[in-house]
Amino acid sequence: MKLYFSAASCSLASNIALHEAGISYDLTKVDLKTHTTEDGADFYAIHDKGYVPYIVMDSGQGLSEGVAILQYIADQKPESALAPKAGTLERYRLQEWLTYINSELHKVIGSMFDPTMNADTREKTIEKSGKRLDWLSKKLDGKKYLMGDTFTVADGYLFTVLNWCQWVGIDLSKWPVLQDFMGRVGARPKVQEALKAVGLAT
Ligand SMILES: N[C@@H](CCC(=O)N[C@@H](CS)C(=O)NCC(=O)O)C(=O)O
Repeated sequence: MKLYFSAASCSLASNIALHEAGISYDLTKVDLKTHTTEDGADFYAIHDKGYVPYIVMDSGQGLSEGVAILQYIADQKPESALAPKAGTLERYRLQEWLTYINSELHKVIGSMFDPTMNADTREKTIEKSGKRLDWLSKKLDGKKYLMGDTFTVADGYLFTVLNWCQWVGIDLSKWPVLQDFMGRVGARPKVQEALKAVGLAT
């Protein structure tokens, strides 16, 4: 399998899932400003949506959209318990989390990377993010991970998105529960491995 990625972007969740699942993979870095791969190819010619994460399976088929990719990775190694079995209520609970992270956190917090966002919109977006994080903090209080004691692909995705707070003006120290979660996930040996693989840790 090959993963097209950009270090701290949302593709980090796929790196984490691959390391947690113990799947060996090839990595190709994409410059998201120029949409060029590290070997100089036009990324649009490889993946017409032009964004990461994007995987190419050993069969040659491509798969995009982080939420689909994360579940695909988890299902390659069911014994890793990175996702509950398909068809169970627990699997829908995982999808509920993945969808929430994707549409309510990733897209909201990620929008603040846009340097052209005006001050008024930025303020409103910080306020909206704060409400989401208040809710999330209550849900995570007393829990090790989103689904309870078991780490799933949703935790790697949440870790990836909350990691952006430091760069977009959201002070995560307002939510000690979320800070503890970041520490807990960041300390996992496989997460450290993934961070090293993309150059975010030494
Ligand atoms: N719907 C996609 C969105 C992925 C996405 O937002 N990727 C960003 C990085 S976090 C990206 O590659 N942006 C560059 C671009 O859109 O050209 C998903 O959930 O996987």
